[in-house]
Amino acid sequence: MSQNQLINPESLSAALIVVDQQIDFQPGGALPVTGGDQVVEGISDLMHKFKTVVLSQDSHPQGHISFASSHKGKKPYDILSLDDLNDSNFESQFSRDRLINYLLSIPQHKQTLWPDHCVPGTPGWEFDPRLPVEKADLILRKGKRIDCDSYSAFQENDGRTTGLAGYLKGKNINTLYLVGLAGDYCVNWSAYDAAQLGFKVIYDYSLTRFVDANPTNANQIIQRLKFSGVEVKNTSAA
Ligand code: VGL
Ligand code: ZN
Repeated sequence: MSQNQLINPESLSAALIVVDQQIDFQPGGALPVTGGDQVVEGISDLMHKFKTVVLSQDSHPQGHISFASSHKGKKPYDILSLDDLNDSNFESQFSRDRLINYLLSIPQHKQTLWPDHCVPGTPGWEFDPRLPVEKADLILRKGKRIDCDSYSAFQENDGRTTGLAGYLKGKNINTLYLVGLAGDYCVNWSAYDAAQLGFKVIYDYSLTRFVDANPTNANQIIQRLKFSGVEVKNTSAA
């Protein structure tokens, strides 16, 4: 199925949202997503077609709360949860009160801890150089608060808005086409939030890749998106 049957990129009421297509999420980067580089060409083609294009750019200060290196004894891909605060050996760059407030404010009260990634000024923070970034109407930097992560381009993990929905609604955009990285984190949460905010959302499964590509995980995420009103399309399928 071609994407033209799904959405008209020429439409003024549609926008392409390219999520976090950055070097650190591609093979060889700090938080590599298998196959993350394979989507760049397809995304570049779409950036030339859509009238409105938004790029999101994961942007964390050094010492960010989502970095495993900010918490003693934690490794990348460990989970930080309220249980850690009962452990007398646990130490963190962040105060106990701040961690409690933060964990209580996020989904499931759990934060996955990541390798240091997407620090502004580092090579891994940059977009893939093959992307025609000059086509972007807006580059939205997210995850900049040192004590809050932001997977979604629409709201930070504690629910604070990024302003993106207001920007799009102000342009009378009601249809969003989502691609980029990672399919199970930032594209997933962006698609979910966009649907909750009343946009018609298309999530292009063929132009994303997963941190956890295990089919059980992938199916669960796709199913949740579908039940939330997101149209999940595989444009590479016949
Ligand atoms: C992302 C993990 C941490 C993403 C960003 O862009 O999906 N994942 N930060
Ligand atoms: Zn991040």
